[in-house]
Amino acid sequence: MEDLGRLEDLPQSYRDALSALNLVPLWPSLRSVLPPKVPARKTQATHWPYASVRPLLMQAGELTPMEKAERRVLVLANPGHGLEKMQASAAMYLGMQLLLPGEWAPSHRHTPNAVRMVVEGEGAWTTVDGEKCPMERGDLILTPTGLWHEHGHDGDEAVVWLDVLDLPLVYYMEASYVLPGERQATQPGRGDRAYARGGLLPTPVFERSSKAYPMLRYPWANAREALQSLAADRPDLEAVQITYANPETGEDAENILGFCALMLRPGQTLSLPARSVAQVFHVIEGGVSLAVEQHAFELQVADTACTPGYTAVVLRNASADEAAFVFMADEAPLHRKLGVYELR
Ligand code: GTQ
Repeated sequence: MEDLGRLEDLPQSYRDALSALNLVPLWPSLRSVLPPKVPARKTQATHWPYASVRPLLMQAGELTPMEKAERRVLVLANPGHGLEKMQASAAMYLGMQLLLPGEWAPSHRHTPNAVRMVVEGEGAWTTVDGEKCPMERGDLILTPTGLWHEHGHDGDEAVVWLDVLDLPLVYYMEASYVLPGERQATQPGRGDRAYARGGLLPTPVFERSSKAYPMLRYPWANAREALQSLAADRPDLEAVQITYANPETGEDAENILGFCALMLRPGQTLSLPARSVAQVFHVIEGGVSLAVEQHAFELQVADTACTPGYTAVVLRNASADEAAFVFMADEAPLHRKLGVYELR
């Protein structure tokens, strides 16, 4: 690599003259913003074991009432970005949210897109754009950009879910803000029922337009069945994976982050190729070992991990007789739209 001039090579008087005019010479910094062949990544492979997170989240339930929190969340922050940045990767934010029986997280809407993956507990619901979505373990619930959403709880045990937002990206764009709202009136219509069968679409005859986000809740029972059917139909298939899609357009469920579920057959080892995107792995069922760079994480049920982009990942289900199920989030829709998506 050629030897570029350093800042110290320039006379101080020249450097001062540049600074006074808000000017910066590129060449001393060129290689840090355009490193050869592989980007610099702050995102570090990180594992958040649920067994360690859970007691601290329950403690937050005792320490901080909902009125003082709006959303009671412990953020899964990547140390490579600095914990105070509250980022899992360049574009992804992860949080574990706790709602106790009888609590209500008030209605608001914001520019970042969010999804929730339900981790434990029964009886909670999220109302999105007037649609009341029950929250059961493994369900994926969308709260896309600009849609009103609030969380409530009619059950009798703590409910926890994983929030995945594109907050770091939208904040970086200086486009992140929230509007507070009123308790929503619930409207009839459930996207998870209307679109419960793949390939069979509700066909409006008298309505003018359909919703931009027609399906807001993806029940785990359906996703699990889809994975098992796919595995049974295609014994040769290496990666038994489904993508959470908008059933009207076939596009990704949201605009910026992508969401998938993966089934690892008993004893299966799956090598995922290096791609440009950072990824999040969250175990819904079973146990999975995840090898990335020099790390080896043993993921138990409800554990979450993230990996940087441009890095291959090896997943293994060590169980001889039980399948493992993993929820994945990544930055692929963003990278594809921007034209920077790569498979190495
Ligand atoms: O539940 O609406 O983890 O607005 C961060 C911001 C959750 C939510 C988060 C939010 C929410």
